[in-house]
Amino acid sequence: MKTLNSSPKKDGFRMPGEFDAHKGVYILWPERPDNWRNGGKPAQRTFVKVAEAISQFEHVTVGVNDDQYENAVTMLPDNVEVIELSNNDSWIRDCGATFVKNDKGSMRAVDWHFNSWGGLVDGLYFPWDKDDRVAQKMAELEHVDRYRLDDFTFEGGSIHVDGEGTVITTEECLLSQGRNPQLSKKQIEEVLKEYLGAEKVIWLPKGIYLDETNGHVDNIANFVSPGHVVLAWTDDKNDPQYAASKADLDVLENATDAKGRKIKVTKLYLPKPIKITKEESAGVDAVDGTLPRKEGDRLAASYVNYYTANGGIVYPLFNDPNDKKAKETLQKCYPDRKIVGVPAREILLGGGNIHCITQQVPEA
Ligand code: KQY
Repeated sequence: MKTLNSSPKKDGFRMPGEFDAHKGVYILWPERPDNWRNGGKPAQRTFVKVAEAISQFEHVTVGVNDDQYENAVTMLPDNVEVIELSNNDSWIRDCGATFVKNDKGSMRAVDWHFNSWGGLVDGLYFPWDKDDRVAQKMAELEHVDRYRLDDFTFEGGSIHVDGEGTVITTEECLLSQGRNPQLSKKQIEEVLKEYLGAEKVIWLPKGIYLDETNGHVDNIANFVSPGHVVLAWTDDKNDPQYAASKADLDVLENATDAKGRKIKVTKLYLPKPIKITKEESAGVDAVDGTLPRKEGDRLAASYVNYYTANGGIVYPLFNDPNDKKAKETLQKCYPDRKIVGVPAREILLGGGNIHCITQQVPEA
């Protein structure tokens, strides 16, 4: 694997939309007891369900720290590939490689600097050195060259692309003090265009209320296809989420994409607010430097945090009446894909959801 000094845009590479064909998907195995309750066991069972659900659509590779290798092999089904891949925690959407491809069918990886969602300013755990090496290892595993950005801190969950030149992101996240405070909004936009192979960035003001990632876009909005976005929504004007979703809707409804198209917005209704129980909180180890999980804290639950697979959508269930409504909305958005729900409270308790624990490798 070579490390390239150029950029994807200069070399004719771009990140395809997640709705384009995949070669497969990577997941990392959860275990750290200061993020996952009860030693990670309930989360591991949920990750198995997610891997099983996605494996009906495409190849799944699960990366595991050595101490959990045998347990993961035992728990995961045979059609899921298990490899040793050291990590600090299991959020491969954020620490993993972003794959870009060109029109000739070649693929490369972008390896962003990762600092645990805010480093020493408001990061979620320390250290993050193993996470920051995951993208390089994925490039090795996929036998592709990589671009490495030592000076640009970024997570894959903070953007979505339409594959036709448009990026969506949030100001709340990418302008946060813990990532690239030395860069202006315009400079950040230039880096995104250069390394995602894009022409236009649409900045949504906010993410999901109290999202510990500083409002990643992958929890609030996603491209169904070029020119069509789903947006997490509530009609409850007393919920602080309303103002955030409305601000994003206003931007989307007034925006045009890189091809000059108006954007169609589909509202994906949120579940009712979900809070951490006493028992859940008690199951998480308290560690200085790791975000605590306190009883009564509201979680950033959203159906938008789904994974788009080859021929399928794998979305989170929250045991809420809107689980069914979300399925109906997603089926209308994706008439040719099978919509599969996975009970996902255990992933939510760790601070993210199904999209955050996956990273697709495009079909080159
Ligand atoms: O939302 C994501 N993309 C990741 C969430 C990370 C939470 C870490 N505790």
